[in-house]
Amino acid sequence: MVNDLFDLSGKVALITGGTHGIGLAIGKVLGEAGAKVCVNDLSEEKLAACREEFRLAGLELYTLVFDVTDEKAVDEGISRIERDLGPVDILVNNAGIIRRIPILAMAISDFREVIEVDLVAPLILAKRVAPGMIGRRSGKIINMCSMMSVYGRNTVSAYASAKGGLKLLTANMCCEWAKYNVQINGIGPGYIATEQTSAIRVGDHPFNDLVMTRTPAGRWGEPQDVAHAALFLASRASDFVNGHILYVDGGILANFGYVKGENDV
Ligand code: NAP
Ligand code: GCO
Repeated sequence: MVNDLFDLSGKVALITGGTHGIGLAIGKVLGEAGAKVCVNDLSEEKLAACREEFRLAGLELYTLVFDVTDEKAVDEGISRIERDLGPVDILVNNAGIIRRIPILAMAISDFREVIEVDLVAPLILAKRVAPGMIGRRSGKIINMCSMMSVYGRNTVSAYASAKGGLKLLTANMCCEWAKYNVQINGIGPGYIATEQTSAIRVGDHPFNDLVMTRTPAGRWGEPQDVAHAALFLASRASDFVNGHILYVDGGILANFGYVKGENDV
């Protein structure tokens, strides 16, 4: 049956940085689809709040504190998941940071920090779980890319460099692991209403106008919009999709620009 394609019963899903925003939405949707969900974060306090959110939604949640850039902590964290829940079937590399700083004003340390979290950490997590997926001839890895995997803009050079690299790292994981029935894809959100974008979204920030005119859908995306794409890529429905970046962007990447006053219809 078609609905069975999206049934994740018995699957173990790890969403990194999943205590709020896009990651939280993904965790809930995968949990509703039957997955045993694990979320990690840097903060036990945020994980406790996340467990309560899941409880109120009638969902179970397993949580772990670890820094995704710390190879030893990642190895120990995955080992605990494997002991308590089973091997990781679905990895969502969601944790991410952004630093909005002009290139000439940016310290190299700022650039390195963004690259470590947004590009190196997804590799650390994937290298830790892929051997088991390869051995079982089954696995799903979803790397959280961005429309900034394709476009740059002023002040986000580190972020765009990381997300652009993650797009091609996703392709390379596909080239090496697809033959073992492991599907590695990315999601490229457009502008989504989360904490990460609150600084450029709230009030009358000029960025709002840019997003409204550049996004054909005429709205900011919601975390739920991204979570639905994650369900597809985590499910059997996407077993022949590999190395692909699924953009969830309201059409912004399809849009060169919008001439105000033109009559569309
Ligand atoms: P967010 O609200 O800032 O959440 C990011 C999460 O990552 C937070 O839970 C954060 O934990 C966690 N995190 C950061 N560094 C970490 C580390 N070293 N170890 C473990 N966890 C860490 O971001 P979001 O908007 O939901 O975005 C989620 C993902 O989607 C990110 O990869 C982002 O780049 C990407 N994305 C977002 C948008 C958008 O418009 N919002 C668009 C395209 C792509 P703490 O809160 O404890 O720091
Ligand atoms: C920015 C935004 C973007 C979004 C997202 C767009 O400052 O331009 O934060 O980078 O987070 O990545 O897809």
